[in-house]
Amino acid sequence: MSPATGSFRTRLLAGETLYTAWCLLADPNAAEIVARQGWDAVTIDCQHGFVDHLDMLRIIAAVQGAGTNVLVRTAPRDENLIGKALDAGVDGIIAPMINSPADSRWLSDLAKFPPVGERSWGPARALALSGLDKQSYLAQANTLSLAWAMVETAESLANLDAICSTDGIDGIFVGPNDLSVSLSRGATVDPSLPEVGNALDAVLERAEKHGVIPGIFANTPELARVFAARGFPFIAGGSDVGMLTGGSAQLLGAIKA
Ligand code: 3PY
Ligand code: MG
Repeated sequence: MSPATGSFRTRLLAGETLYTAWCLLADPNAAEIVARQGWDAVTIDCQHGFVDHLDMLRIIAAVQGAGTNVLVRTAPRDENLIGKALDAGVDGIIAPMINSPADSRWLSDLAKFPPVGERSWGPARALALSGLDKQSYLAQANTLSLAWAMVETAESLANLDAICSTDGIDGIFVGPNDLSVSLSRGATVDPSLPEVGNALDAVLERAEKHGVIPGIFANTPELARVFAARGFPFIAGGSDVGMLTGGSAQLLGAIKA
């Protein structure tokens, strides 16, 4: 929870389209710079990023210090990471490779306190950030941080209804890169694959039916605009590595022009 505690969820539920940057670098200063550029949130990528648990905790504080909402993309089967991120006071977690009803139940159990799940008590930093007493935090925590299940395989598409209807799952988040790898049976990684585009209708339709928030990762600004126009209210719009790579190449190109 940033200084704007709870506002991230409220804004999404009110129908706003929100954009998150995606940070892979293990550097609080880099994440803080990105956080100050007007993104609605910064997501720390603990799956494919260069970030370990301690880096994550420092980056969360840096992003919140900039007054920006912060989320963590967790790592497959890393139970400890989900609790640590929530205890540090993030606005949401995005859990990769949630393929089956058992996976979505696993996620909900780790992310939500009883009676919804089995989250372990210990909000080391989240409690202080929330400004609540223990009882009030316990009562509100399940809605203070959102849990997104990543839909990024053919198997997860086949289980959309069960994943979306799992108590404690607040949203589904499409990973179009992995989805293209899965749907093409390893032939290509290409989010603009027609099979990926076709799957998005089912994702949007099931999300609406079950009242969960659909999100998606966009590799390019063009795809981000397409996804927003199709009705995705939560879009990851670019990574710090991409920004550094693109900005650096553009600068060198301009110098040598
Ligand atoms: C994917 O597209 O597979 C993702 O996980 C987004 O980074
Ligand atoms: Mg992925």
